[in-house]
Amino acid sequence: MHETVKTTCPYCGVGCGVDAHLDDGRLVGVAGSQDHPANLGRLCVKGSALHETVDPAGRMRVPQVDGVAVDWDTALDTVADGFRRVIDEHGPDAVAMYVSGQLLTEDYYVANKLMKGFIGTANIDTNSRLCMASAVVGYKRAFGTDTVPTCYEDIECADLVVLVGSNAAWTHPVTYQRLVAAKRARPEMRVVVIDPRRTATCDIADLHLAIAPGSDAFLFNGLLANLSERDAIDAAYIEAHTEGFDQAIARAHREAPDIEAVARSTGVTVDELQTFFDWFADHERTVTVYSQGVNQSTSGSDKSNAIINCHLATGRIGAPGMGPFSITGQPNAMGGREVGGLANQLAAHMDFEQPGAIERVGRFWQSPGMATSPGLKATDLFEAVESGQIKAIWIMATNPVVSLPASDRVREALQRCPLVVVSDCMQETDTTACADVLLPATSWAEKDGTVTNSERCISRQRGFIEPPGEARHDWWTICEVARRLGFAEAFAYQGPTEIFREHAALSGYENDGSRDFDIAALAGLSDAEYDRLAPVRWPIDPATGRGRQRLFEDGRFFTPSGRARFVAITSTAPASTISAERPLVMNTGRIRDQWHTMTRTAKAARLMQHIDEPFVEIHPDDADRHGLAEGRLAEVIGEHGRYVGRVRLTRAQAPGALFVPMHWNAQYSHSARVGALIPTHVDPHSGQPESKHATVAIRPFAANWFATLLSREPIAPLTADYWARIPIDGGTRYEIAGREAVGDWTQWARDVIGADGEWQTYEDSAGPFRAARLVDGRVTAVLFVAADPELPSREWLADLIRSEALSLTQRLGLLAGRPAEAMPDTGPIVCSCFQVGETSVLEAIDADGLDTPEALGKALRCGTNCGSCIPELKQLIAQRLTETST
Ligand SMILES: Nc1nc2c(c(=O)[nH]1)N[C@H]1C(S)=C(S)[C@@H](COP(=O)(O)OP(=O)(O)OC[C@H]3O[C@@H](n4cnc5c(=O)[nH]c(N)nc54)[C@H](O)[C@@H]3O)O[C@H]1N2
Ligand SMILES: Nc1nc2c(c(=O)[nH]1)N[C@H]1C(S)=C(S)[C@@H](COP(=O)(O)OP(=O)(O)OC[C@H]3O[C@@H](n4cnc5c(=O)[nH]c(N)nc54)[C@H](O)[C@@H]3O)O[C@H]1N2
Ligand code: SF4
Ligand SMILES: [Mo]
Repeated sequence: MHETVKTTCPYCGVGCGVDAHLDDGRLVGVAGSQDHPANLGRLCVKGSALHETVDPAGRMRVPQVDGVAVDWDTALDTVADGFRRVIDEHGPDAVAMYVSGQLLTEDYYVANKLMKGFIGTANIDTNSRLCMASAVVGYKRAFGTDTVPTCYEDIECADLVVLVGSNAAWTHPVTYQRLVAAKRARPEMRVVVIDPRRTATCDIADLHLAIAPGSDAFLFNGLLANLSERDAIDAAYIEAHTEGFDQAIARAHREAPDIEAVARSTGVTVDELQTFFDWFADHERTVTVYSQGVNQSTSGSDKSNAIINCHLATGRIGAPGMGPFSITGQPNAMGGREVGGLANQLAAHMDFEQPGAIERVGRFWQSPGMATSPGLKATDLFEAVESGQIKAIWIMATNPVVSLPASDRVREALQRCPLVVVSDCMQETDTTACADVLLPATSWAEKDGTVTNSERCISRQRGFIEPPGEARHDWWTICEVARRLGFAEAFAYQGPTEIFREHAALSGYENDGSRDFDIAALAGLSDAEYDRLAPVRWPIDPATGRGRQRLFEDGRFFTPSGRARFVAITSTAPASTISAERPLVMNTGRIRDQWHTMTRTAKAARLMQHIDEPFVEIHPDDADRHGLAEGRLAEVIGEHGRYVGRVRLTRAQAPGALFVPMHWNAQYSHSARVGALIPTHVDPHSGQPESKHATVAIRPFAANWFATLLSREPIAPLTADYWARIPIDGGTRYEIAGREAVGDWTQWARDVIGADGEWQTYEDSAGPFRAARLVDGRVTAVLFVAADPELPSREWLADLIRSEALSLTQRLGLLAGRPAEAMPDTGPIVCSCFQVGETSVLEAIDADGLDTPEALGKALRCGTNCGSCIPELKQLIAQRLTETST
């Protein structure tokens, strides 16, 4: 039986509506929902692969205590008893939760209620601390509330879109594609990208300002000073609706007395600055979109306000096509902010500092004892675990051993902590490895609830497949622990609907227009109405039940005076400075096809083919200086940790700076947890770590040999000096390297792969060593070793292990060490949607003269689905054109 369920994508904050196609209850495909306001039918490559990631492989299936499978009662009793004992002996501040913007609002709401309202501690923080905390401070300082004033349509109808520290082409692909389409329709629209790297997002940029890392506040202070000098400010708006302009402008003038000063502090030429300033002055409809290049900084809050200042000074807020737009990363980063997931927030956009707020929330919850002051922020919280002040911690839907700065210390702190509880949907992660109690969680497609996207749109995620094993919903787990702690009555929910209604009611409780977040209109939803809930943007009008596209249309803000506040900004440089010992700046971030710590996206072999190993991007001049070459391995050394990855040479990197992906971890590589190299420097207002800026040294990884190993069965554990595990169709590929010569390769191969089966080994001039292991005539593993990384076509090797029986040509190939017949080598996959490799693209450019992405798309289909690879297609075309012209 065919059926379509409408749900929401669990990855990024774009929050796309997904039509899940079921066949006899099995998820067989996904498509973008035509009627969802976030995506209007589109999906990016990660969203399009959702059905490939829901198979139960790797899922956590049963609760475990000290590594032993137990029933749920035992596990929940262990958690509740452990928490109770610590609270009785050391007080409520000795326990903590660390949760996530990937929880559903209903899960998040009960976690926050349990900690702040019933256990009585605010020691609950979230990975949003690493993500949105500075944006929250920026909005609250300016507007009095954490309000995103804009919506996606504003990006489409703007005349100038400024993207600051956002690689939206890869990280918010559907929103970016909407921008691409808008610019195609109105070519006069201007796009400016502000990023130290030239990213895929620059593909449509009319101007790219490759600013010095961390210098955004200098730039926007410079812009503010420049706007005022040329009288491009809106004095009437400033007068009627804002306060603090004089101080802010005086500070900006002092920091940026002239454009040359801005050029010096940002490293951008005067001409480029002039163009940017002119465009900003000339375009009333301007949206500034900002993300982690702004937030993940020791001056992230100030960078946010430096941007917002420019919008207030020009009155560009609260109308179509304009506004400062902090675009959120996680699917429910916004929902988390709404329920008060951060340690310094209360629920429903209230906080500890507001007079009467603690009592109000306490009254509503009938709390036996509210937390009375903010709790520890993520990095402080883990330091308190390290120092023993926190003795029990419950981590849910986040992988801090990978994603926090100083992540080796985080791991050690967890190993020492007396009680570590981890709720995850996957069994093996770097964090589950540190747990005393493991609680299996349901995942996307299994759970029901709501999420809020970047434009305040609340959408339903719907459950439609059975969870594997004994996995349970996070809200249920939290309520069961609450019940065992003696709070049964306050946590007696029968399902997410009941939780949602309470959350909605709290948003309207004693609100009377004093708080921005108001969805009280939804507090009376029946179960059936909740099931049918259509996407809606908050705040919701209680009279009509309709949502709002944008806020502050009337120029009234939620500050005591009702005026928006300018913040006077003194720009500061990043905390780590380069030295002889660590002469390079390391920037970190995302790649197109992976999600965070890869627990879900790496399951789709298709998503591993774009970039399959940890890497480090470096400018060719730096590579020469440090003795590095493309495709070789490099070791990046930070103050407290090291990282090993493949060298990728690119002029998109500025000299002096490296880019390393945030994704790889101990499940996928030997030494590629980049968090270990990032010091714990945080923004003084938001506590957000400076994940975009660490100083490091780089050197070649001195490999004596390189190997590629493909196996039908996973091989564990690998003990080589370097390895990367790459899930492929039909098995796993490992790229391996060692520092020391291996004396007996036959023995090595048997030790690593397994001694049984029939072994065929070859040692001749084609390479130092190759071997195949056959069981019942089928190749189950192949190993190729060489002195350099130039190993045979991985496609050919993958074919060998996928074959039922070896053909003569395959046997001959094995003997020869290379395919016996010419074998198409696709190269790295450029278009993940249609599996089009670099080699095919280059051939089509060279042989068929196809020199536009459209022509390539017609011939090969690449770039015709989600469009995320179009920047790469353009790059390959440009590369071929310059190569043939020189
Ligand atoms: N494919 C994919 N998409 C994702 C995610 C994912 O894991 N994978 N994660 C989601 C999440 S949670 C988030 S938060 C978002 C993040 O989305 P983005 O913020 O767009 O992603 P990042 O790659 O972290 O960083 C963005 C850019 O900031 C630049 N940058 C570094 N330092 C500076 C600086 O000092 N100034 C400026 N102006 N720029 C700087 C980097 O070079 C980088 O290109 O992505 C979301 N979308
Ligand atoms: N160096 C560096 N570090 C960074 C960043 C960076 O740019 N550079 N970015 C930071 C940012 S913006 C973010 S958002 C973080 C993200 O970092 P994390 O939150 O640590 O990364 P994820 O891989 O998303 O972790 C989510 C975990 O929850 C599990 N999970 C998924 N769904 C569910 C569920 O429904 N219930 C439960 N219980 N578990 C579930 C997944 O299997 C996974 O283990 O990383 C931060 N760290
Ligand atoms: S853009 Fe974001 S929400 Fe939309 S399909 Fe892609 S990952 Fe999912
Ligand atoms: Mo994030």
